[in-house]
Amino acid sequence: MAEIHEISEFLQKGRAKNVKALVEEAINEGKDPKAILNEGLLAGMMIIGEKFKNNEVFVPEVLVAARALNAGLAILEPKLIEIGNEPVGKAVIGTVKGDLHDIGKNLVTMMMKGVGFEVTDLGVDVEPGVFIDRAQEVGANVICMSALLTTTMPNMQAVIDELNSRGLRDKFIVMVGGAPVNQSFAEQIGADYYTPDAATAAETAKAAVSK
Ligand code: B1M
Repeated sequence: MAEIHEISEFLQKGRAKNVKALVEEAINEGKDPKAILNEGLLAGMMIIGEKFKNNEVFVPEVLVAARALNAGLAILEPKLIEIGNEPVGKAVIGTVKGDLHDIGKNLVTMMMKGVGFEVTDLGVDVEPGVFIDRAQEVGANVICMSALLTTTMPNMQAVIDELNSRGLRDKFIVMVGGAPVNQSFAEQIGADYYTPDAATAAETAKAAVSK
């Protein structure tokens, strides 16, 4: 019999095959898909997020846990759709134009999925208008931008300028991050939130959409 806490434990160890098998087993045994999600997959990812924030685990551990989360989610998603489980919010995320760094952006994506967001990943080198067009298309309430280069940080401003010129600024929560970004830069360009790491980004986004 599949125990839901085992899903969380295997996820934390990055054991994607075990997570996938246990999720399948739990579904076949008729366990509540929401419990599998919240007490199994998301609970495990929250623990990893917290440990990552406290420097108890590092990027490789988070990436393998994220892979295990994805493996479990792929099996669970059709069931969640069937029962009409609503995400806590919808976000689009990308690395800004001119910037090809995606490791931090991928971590933020996983942590946001880990707290229950539906996340559309726009990839790297994303044109300002694409953030906005895609956010509108998917009905996102959060736009997340990552930048790793001092030369590409101004492209975060370009997205906010375009939101303003399209009269859409108040429709989205705008979050920024990445190694060279800080609170004062975020305030200067008019972003809503700067967060220093992926776990804090996910917690902040969840709190922001529930306001
Ligand atoms: Co590049 N690179 N790189 N690089 N690279 C840096 C960033 C650099 C600091 C290295 C250095 O010179 N010491 C430097 C930038 C200097 C600057 O601008 N001041 C640099 C440079 C110059 C370049 C090139 C220009 C090099 C060249 O070609 N001459 C070039 C640029 C290419 C381009 O983007 N157009 C380049 C290329 C590359 C690689 C392709 C080789 C590779 C990227 C591979 C990839 O991403 N798939 C690479 C890498 C790996 C790095 C370093 C070594 C590591 C970056 C990383 O992934 N860190 C980096 C040096 C370093 O940091 N030690 C460097 C780990 C990651 C988890 O951290 O992304 O900061 P980070 O994410 C953190 C937080 O910032 C936060 O969450 C994460 C942690 O929880 N976060 C957010 C990130 N996004 C967030 C969004 C949020 C909230 C939090 O809200 C939305």
